[in-house]
Amino acid sequence: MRGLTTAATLAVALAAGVPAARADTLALVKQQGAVRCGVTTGFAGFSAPDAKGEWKGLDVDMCRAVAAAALGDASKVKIVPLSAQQRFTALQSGEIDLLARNTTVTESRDTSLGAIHAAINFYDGQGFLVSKSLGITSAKQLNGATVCMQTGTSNEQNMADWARANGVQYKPVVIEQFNEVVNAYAAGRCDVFTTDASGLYSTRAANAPNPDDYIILPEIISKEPLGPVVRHGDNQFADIVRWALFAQLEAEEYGITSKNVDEMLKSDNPSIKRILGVTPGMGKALGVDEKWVYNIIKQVGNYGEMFERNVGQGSTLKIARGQNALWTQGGLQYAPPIR
Ligand SMILES: N[C@@H](CCC(=O)N[C@@H](CS)C(=O)NCC(=O)O)C(=O)O
Repeated sequence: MRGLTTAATLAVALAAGVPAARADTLALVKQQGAVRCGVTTGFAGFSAPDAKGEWKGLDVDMCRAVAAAALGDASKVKIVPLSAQQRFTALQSGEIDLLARNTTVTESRDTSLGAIHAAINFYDGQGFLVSKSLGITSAKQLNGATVCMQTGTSNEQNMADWARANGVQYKPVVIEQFNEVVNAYAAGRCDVFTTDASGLYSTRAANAPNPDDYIILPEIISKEPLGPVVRHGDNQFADIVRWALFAQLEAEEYGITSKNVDEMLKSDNPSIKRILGVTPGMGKALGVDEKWVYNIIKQVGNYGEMFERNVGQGSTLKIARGQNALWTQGGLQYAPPIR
Protein backbone atom coordinates (compact mmCIF):
# COMPACT_ATOMS: atom_id res chain seq x y z
CA MET A 1 0.00 0.00 0.00
CA ARG A 2 2.77 2.42 0.91
CA GLY A 3 4.32 2.05 -2.57
CA LEU A 4 1.26 3.50 -4.28
CA THR A 5 0.21 7.14 -4.20
CA THR A 6 -2.65 7.81 -1.81
CA ALA A 7 -5.06 8.60 -4.65
CA ALA A 8 -4.11 5.39 -6.45
CA THR A 9 -4.49 3.38 -3.26
CA LEU A 10 -7.96 4.76 -2.72
CA ALA A 11 -8.98 4.15 -6.32
CA VAL A 12 -7.71 0.56 -6.14
CA ALA A 13 -9.48 -0.01 -2.83
CA LEU A 14 -12.79 1.43 -4.03
CA ALA A 15 -12.65 -0.38 -7.39
CA ALA A 16 -11.97 -3.66 -5.60
CA GLY A 17 -15.02 -3.09 -3.43
CA VAL A 18 -12.86 -2.92 -0.32
CA PRO A 19 -14.94 -1.24 2.37
CA ALA A 20 -13.91 2.30 3.28
CA ALA A 21 -12.80 0.87 6.60
CA ARG A 22 -9.83 -0.72 4.84
CA ALA A 23 -8.90 2.08 2.50
CA ASP A 24 -6.23 4.65 3.34
CA THR A 25 -8.00 6.98 5.76
CA LEU A 26 -5.94 10.09 4.98
CA ALA A 27 -6.77 9.75 1.29
CA LEU A 28 -10.41 9.18 2.15
CA VAL A 29 -10.49 12.24 4.41
CA LYS A 30 -8.97 14.36 1.63
CA GLN A 31 -11.49 13.04 -0.86
CA GLN A 32 -14.41 13.71 1.52
CA GLY A 33 -12.98 17.10 2.47
CA ALA A 34 -13.82 16.29 6.10
CA VAL A 35 -12.92 14.08 9.06
CA ARG A 36 -15.94 12.02 10.15
CA CYS A 37 -15.59 11.99 13.89
CA GLY A 38 -17.49 9.75 16.30
CA VAL A 39 -18.35 11.54 19.57
CA THR A 40 -20.90 11.15 22.40
CA THR A 41 -24.58 11.91 21.99
CA GLY A 42 -24.02 15.01 24.12
CA PHE A 43 -21.78 15.14 27.12
CA ALA A 44 -20.82 18.69 28.17
CA GLY A 45 -17.10 19.50 28.16
CA PHE A 46 -16.10 16.62 25.88
CA SER A 47 -18.63 16.67 23.05
CA ALA A 48 -21.99 18.44 23.11
CA PRO A 49 -23.85 20.92 20.91
CA ASP A 50 -23.96 24.50 22.23
CA ALA A 51 -26.98 26.84 22.09
CA LYS A 52 -26.33 27.42 18.37
CA GLY A 53 -26.11 23.69 17.67
CA GLU A 54 -22.32 23.81 17.20
CA TRP A 55 -20.48 20.84 18.69
CA LYS A 56 -17.95 21.84 21.35
CA GLY A 57 -15.63 20.06 23.77
CA LEU A 58 -12.23 18.53 24.37
CA ASP A 59 -12.96 15.57 22.07
CA VAL A 60 -14.52 17.78 19.41
CA ASP A 61 -11.32 19.85 19.55
CA MET A 62 -9.34 16.65 19.01
CA CYS A 63 -11.34 16.13 15.79
CA ARG A 64 -10.78 19.78 14.84
CA ALA A 65 -7.02 19.50 15.44
CA VAL A 66 -6.87 16.46 13.15
CA ALA A 67 -8.86 18.33 10.47
CA ALA A 68 -6.48 21.31 10.82
CA ALA A 69 -3.46 19.00 10.41
CA ALA A 70 -4.87 16.88 7.56
CA LEU A 71 -6.91 19.48 5.67
CA GLY A 72 -5.63 22.86 6.94
CA ASP A 73 -9.10 23.73 8.23
CA ALA A 74 -10.37 22.84 11.73
CA SER A 75 -13.99 23.35 10.68
CA LYS A 76 -13.88 20.42 8.26
CA VAL A 77 -15.28 17.92 10.74
CA LYS A 78 -18.45 15.89 10.37
CA ILE A 79 -19.77 14.97 13.80
CA VAL A 80 -21.32 11.51 14.27
CA PRO A 81 -22.97 11.12 17.72
CA LEU A 82 -22.67 7.58 19.11
CA SER A 83 -23.63 5.72 22.26
CA ALA A 84 -20.93 3.79 24.12
CA GLN A 85 -22.34 0.58 22.68
CA GLN A 86 -22.25 1.76 19.05
CA ARG A 87 -18.81 3.37 18.95
CA PHE A 88 -16.44 0.51 18.02
CA THR A 89 -18.76 -0.91 15.35
CA ALA A 90 -18.96 2.55 13.78
CA LEU A 91 -15.17 2.67 13.60
CA GLN A 92 -14.76 -0.89 12.29
CA SER A 93 -17.42 -0.48 9.60
CA GLY A 94 -15.88 2.74 8.27
CA GLU A 95 -18.84 4.93 9.28
CA ILE A 96 -16.32 7.20 11.03
CA ASP A 97 -12.64 7.96 10.46
CA LEU A 98 -11.80 8.77 14.05
CA LEU A 99 -13.39 7.94 17.40
CA ALA A 100 -12.93 10.77 19.92
CA ARG A 101 -15.49 9.86 22.54
CA ASN A 102 -14.15 9.79 26.12
CA THR A 103 -12.95 6.29 25.33
CA THR A 104 -10.79 4.43 27.81
CA VAL A 105 -7.79 2.61 26.41
CA THR A 106 -7.72 -1.01 27.53
CA GLU A 107 -5.78 -3.99 26.25
CA SER A 108 -8.84 -5.78 24.86
CA ARG A 109 -10.09 -2.69 23.01
CA ASP A 110 -6.61 -2.06 21.57
CA THR A 111 -6.39 -5.62 20.25
CA SER A 112 -9.52 -7.67 19.64
CA LEU A 113 -11.83 -4.74 18.80
CA GLY A 114 -9.89 -3.82 15.67
CA ALA A 115 -9.09 -0.44 17.18
CA ILE A 116 -5.86 1.21 18.20
CA HIS A 117 -5.51 4.20 20.46
CA ALA A 118 -3.54 7.07 19.02
CA ALA A 119 -2.94 9.11 22.20
CA ILE A 120 -4.33 9.98 25.64
CA ASN A 121 -6.03 13.37 25.66
CA PHE A 122 -7.41 13.11 29.21
CA TYR A 123 -6.24 11.00 32.17
CA ASP A 124 -9.27 10.05 34.22
CA GLY A 125 -10.58 7.54 36.75
CA GLN A 126 -14.01 6.19 37.69
CA GLY A 127 -15.94 7.71 40.58
CA PHE A 128 -19.40 8.04 42.15
CA LEU A 129 -21.98 10.82 42.14
CA VAL A 130 -24.53 10.84 44.97
CA SER A 131 -27.15 13.18 46.28
CA LYS A 132 -26.10 14.95 49.49
CA SER A 133 -29.43 13.90 50.96
CA LEU A 134 -28.16 10.30 50.96
CA GLY A 135 -25.88 11.38 53.81
CA ILE A 136 -22.83 9.32 52.82
CA THR A 137 -19.24 10.46 52.42
CA SER A 138 -17.45 7.33 51.19
CA ALA A 139 -18.04 4.70 48.52
CA LYS A 140 -17.48 2.06 51.20
CA GLN A 141 -20.92 3.06 52.54
CA LEU A 142 -22.62 2.05 49.28
CA ASN A 143 -23.63 -1.43 50.45
CA GLY A 144 -27.14 -2.24 49.19
CA ALA A 145 -27.20 0.76 46.81
CA THR A 146 -28.77 0.81 43.36
CA VAL A 147 -26.13 1.97 40.88
CA CYS A 148 -26.85 3.54 37.47
CA MET A 149 -24.32 3.16 34.64
CA GLN A 150 -24.17 2.95 30.87
CA THR A 151 -24.06 -0.16 28.66
CA GLY A 152 -20.87 -0.82 26.72
CA THR A 153 -18.60 1.14 29.05
CA SER A 154 -15.55 0.10 31.03
CA ASN A 155 -17.49 1.34 34.06
CA GLU A 156 -19.67 -1.79 34.30
CA GLN A 157 -16.74 -4.16 34.75
CA ASN A 158 -14.80 -1.81 37.04
CA MET A 159 -17.80 -1.49 39.33
CA ALA A 160 -18.19 -5.27 39.55
CA ASP A 161 -14.46 -5.73 40.29
CA TRP A 162 -14.34 -2.98 42.90
CA ALA A 163 -17.52 -4.14 44.66
CA ARG A 164 -16.23 -7.71 44.84
CA ALA A 165 -12.83 -6.62 46.14
CA ASN A 166 -14.44 -4.39 48.79
CA GLY A 167 -17.28 -6.70 49.84
CA VAL A 168 -19.92 -4.20 48.66
CA GLN A 169 -23.29 -5.54 47.42
CA TYR A 170 -25.10 -3.39 44.86
CA LYS A 171 -27.92 -3.56 42.34
CA PRO A 172 -26.87 -2.45 38.84
CA VAL A 173 -29.23 -0.45 36.60
CA VAL A 174 -27.55 -0.55 33.19
CA ILE A 175 -29.01 1.62 30.41
CA GLU A 176 -27.76 2.25 26.85
CA GLN A 177 -28.75 5.88 26.19
CA PHE A 178 -27.01 8.57 28.23
CA ASN A 179 -30.11 10.81 28.56
CA GLU A 180 -32.06 7.83 29.87
CA VAL A 181 -29.39 7.15 32.49
CA VAL A 182 -29.59 10.77 33.58
CA ASN A 183 -33.40 10.61 33.65
CA ALA A 184 -33.33 7.36 35.62
CA TYR A 185 -31.00 8.94 38.14
CA ALA A 186 -33.07 12.12 38.37
CA ALA A 187 -36.25 10.04 38.86
CA GLY A 188 -34.67 8.26 41.82
CA ARG A 189 -34.35 4.86 40.12
CA CYS A 190 -30.81 4.67 41.52
CA ASP A 191 -28.90 6.01 44.50
CA VAL A 192 -25.62 6.44 42.68
CA PHE A 193 -24.34 7.25 39.20
CA THR A 194 -20.93 5.80 38.40
CA THR A 195 -18.71 6.68 35.45
CA ASP A 196 -15.44 8.51 34.73
CA ALA A 197 -14.97 11.43 37.16
CA SER A 198 -15.06 13.83 34.18
CA GLY A 199 -18.49 12.40 33.32
CA LEU A 200 -19.68 13.01 36.86
CA TYR A 201 -18.50 16.65 36.81
CA SER A 202 -20.17 17.08 33.44
CA THR A 203 -23.45 15.46 34.48
CA ARG A 204 -23.60 17.47 37.69
CA ALA A 205 -22.88 20.77 35.90
CA ALA A 206 -25.09 20.20 32.85
CA ASN A 207 -27.94 17.98 34.04
CA ALA A 208 -28.57 18.53 37.75
CA PRO A 209 -31.29 21.14 38.46
CA ASN A 210 -29.22 22.22 41.47
CA PRO A 211 -25.57 21.02 41.16
CA ASP A 212 -24.86 21.85 44.81
CA ASP A 213 -27.26 19.10 45.88
CA TYR A 214 -24.77 16.48 44.66
CA ILE A 215 -21.30 15.37 45.70
CA ILE A 216 -18.62 13.28 44.04
CA LEU A 217 -17.30 10.74 46.54
CA PRO A 218 -13.53 10.75 47.17
CA GLU A 219 -12.84 7.22 45.90
CA ILE A 220 -11.48 6.84 42.36
CA ILE A 221 -11.71 3.12 41.62
CA SER A 222 -9.97 2.71 38.24
CA LYS A 223 -7.60 4.11 35.64
CA GLU A 224 -9.48 5.62 32.70
CA PRO A 225 -6.93 6.91 30.21
CA LEU A 226 -9.19 8.51 27.60
CA GLY A 227 -8.08 9.06 24.05
CA PRO A 228 -8.78 9.14 20.32
CA VAL A 229 -8.98 5.80 18.54
CA VAL A 230 -8.43 4.81 14.89
CA ARG A 231 -8.69 1.50 13.03
CA HIS A 232 -6.05 -1.11 13.71
CA GLY A 233 -3.44 -1.05 10.92
CA ASP A 234 -4.27 2.53 9.95
CA ASN A 235 -0.73 3.64 10.76
CA GLN A 236 -0.44 6.89 8.87
CA PHE A 237 -3.74 8.25 10.16
CA ALA A 238 -2.83 7.10 13.69
CA ASP A 239 0.40 9.11 13.32
CA ILE A 240 -1.51 12.22 12.31
CA VAL A 241 -3.91 11.95 15.26
CA ARG A 242 -1.11 11.16 17.74
CA TRP A 243 1.13 13.99 16.55
CA ALA A 244 -1.75 16.47 16.37
CA LEU A 245 -2.15 16.04 20.14
CA PHE A 246 1.62 15.99 20.75
CA ALA A 247 1.87 19.23 18.77
CA GLN A 248 -0.66 20.87 21.08
CA LEU A 249 1.31 19.66 24.12
CA GLU A 250 4.66 20.78 22.68
CA ALA A 251 3.16 24.16 21.83
CA GLU A 252 2.03 24.59 25.44
CA GLU A 253 5.48 23.57 26.65
CA TYR A 254 7.14 26.17 24.39
CA GLY A 255 4.61 28.89 25.23
CA ILE A 256 3.06 28.94 21.75
CA THR A 257 -0.62 29.93 21.91
CA SER A 258 -3.41 30.76 19.45
CA LYS A 259 -2.81 34.43 20.34
CA ASN A 260 0.97 34.59 19.80
CA VAL A 261 1.52 31.95 17.09
CA ASP A 262 2.04 34.56 14.34
CA GLU A 263 4.66 36.30 16.46
CA MET A 264 6.28 32.93 17.23
CA LEU A 265 6.86 32.36 13.50
CA LYS A 266 9.69 34.89 13.89
CA SER A 267 11.31 33.03 16.81
CA ASP A 268 15.01 32.10 16.61
CA ASN A 269 14.49 29.00 18.76
CA PRO A 270 15.29 25.99 16.50
CA SER A 271 12.63 23.82 18.21
CA ILE A 272 9.91 26.42 17.69
CA LYS A 273 11.01 26.92 14.07
CA ARG A 274 10.71 23.18 13.47
CA ILE A 275 7.36 22.86 15.28
CA LEU A 276 5.81 25.71 13.31
CA GLY A 277 7.19 24.53 9.96
CA VAL A 278 9.48 27.57 9.50
CA THR A 279 12.20 24.92 9.21
CA PRO A 280 10.47 22.42 6.92
CA GLY A 281 10.44 18.63 7.15
CA MET A 282 8.08 17.64 9.95
CA GLY A 283 4.92 18.08 7.86
CA LYS A 284 6.35 16.17 4.92
CA ALA A 285 7.29 13.30 7.23
CA LEU A 286 3.68 13.08 8.39
CA GLY A 287 2.22 13.42 4.88
CA VAL A 288 0.59 16.79 5.58
CA ASP A 289 1.27 20.48 4.97
CA GLU A 290 4.34 22.02 6.65
CA LYS A 291 1.98 24.48 8.40
CA TRP A 292 0.12 21.65 10.15
CA VAL A 293 1.07 22.73 13.69
CA TYR A 294 0.59 26.41 12.88
CA ASN A 295 -2.92 25.57 11.64
CA ILE A 296 -3.75 23.52 14.75
CA ILE A 297 -2.54 26.15 17.20
CA LYS A 298 -4.01 29.12 15.32
CA GLN A 299 -7.42 27.48 14.93
CA VAL A 300 -7.76 25.20 17.97
CA GLY A 301 -5.08 26.36 20.46
CA ASN A 302 -2.49 24.54 22.51
CA TYR A 303 -3.45 21.77 24.95
CA GLY A 304 -3.74 24.11 27.94
CA GLU A 305 -6.00 26.53 26.06
CA MET A 306 -8.15 23.67 24.85
CA PHE A 307 -8.36 22.13 28.35
CA GLU A 308 -9.29 25.33 30.20
CA ARG A 309 -11.89 26.39 27.62
CA ASN A 310 -13.71 23.04 27.59
CA VAL A 311 -13.37 21.42 30.99
CA GLY A 312 -11.21 23.74 33.11
CA GLN A 313 -11.62 27.17 34.62
CA GLY A 314 -13.21 28.67 31.49
CA SER A 315 -16.01 26.07 31.60
CA THR A 316 -18.80 25.14 33.98
CA LEU A 317 -16.99 21.87 34.87
CA LYS A 318 -14.00 23.60 36.54
CA ILE A 319 -11.84 20.45 36.47
CA ALA A 320 -8.30 21.06 37.78
CA ARG A 321 -5.38 20.20 35.47
CA GLY A 322 -4.21 17.56 38.01
CA GLN A 323 -2.82 14.54 36.15
CA ASN A 324 -3.44 16.38 32.89
CA ALA A 325 -0.88 19.05 33.69
CA LEU A 326 2.28 18.99 31.59
CA TRP A 327 5.11 16.80 32.88
CA THR A 328 7.04 20.02 33.59
CA GLN A 329 4.26 20.93 36.07
CA GLY A 330 4.10 17.53 37.79
CA GLY A 331 1.43 16.05 35.50
CA LEU A 332 1.36 13.09 33.11
CA GLN A 333 1.00 14.94 29.82
CA TYR A 334 4.30 14.44 28.04
CA ALA A 335 4.84 14.80 24.30
CA PRO A 336 7.85 13.31 22.55
CA PRO A 337 9.80 15.93 20.61
CA ILE A 338 8.77 17.11 17.17
CA ARG A 339 12.08 16.65 15.42
N1 LIG B 1 -14.54 5.91 29.49
C1 LIG B 1 -15.55 4.89 29.59
C2 LIG B 1 -16.95 5.49 29.66
C3 LIG B 1 -17.30 6.28 28.42
C4 LIG B 1 -18.80 6.63 28.34
O1 LIG B 1 -19.46 6.19 27.39
N2 LIG B 1 -19.30 7.37 29.31
C5 LIG B 1 -20.71 7.73 29.28
C6 LIG B 1 -21.14 8.24 30.61
S1 LIG B 1 -20.54 9.87 30.99
C7 LIG B 1 -20.95 8.72 28.14
O2 LIG B 1 -20.06 9.37 27.68
N3 LIG B 1 -22.17 8.85 27.69
C8 LIG B 1 -22.52 9.79 26.66
C9 LIG B 1 -23.31 9.18 25.52
O3 LIG B 1 -23.60 7.97 25.52
O4 LIG B 1 -23.62 9.92 24.60
C10 LIG B 1 -15.43 3.94 28.41
O5 LIG B 1 -14.65 4.20 27.50
O6 LIG B 1 -16.11 2.91 28.42
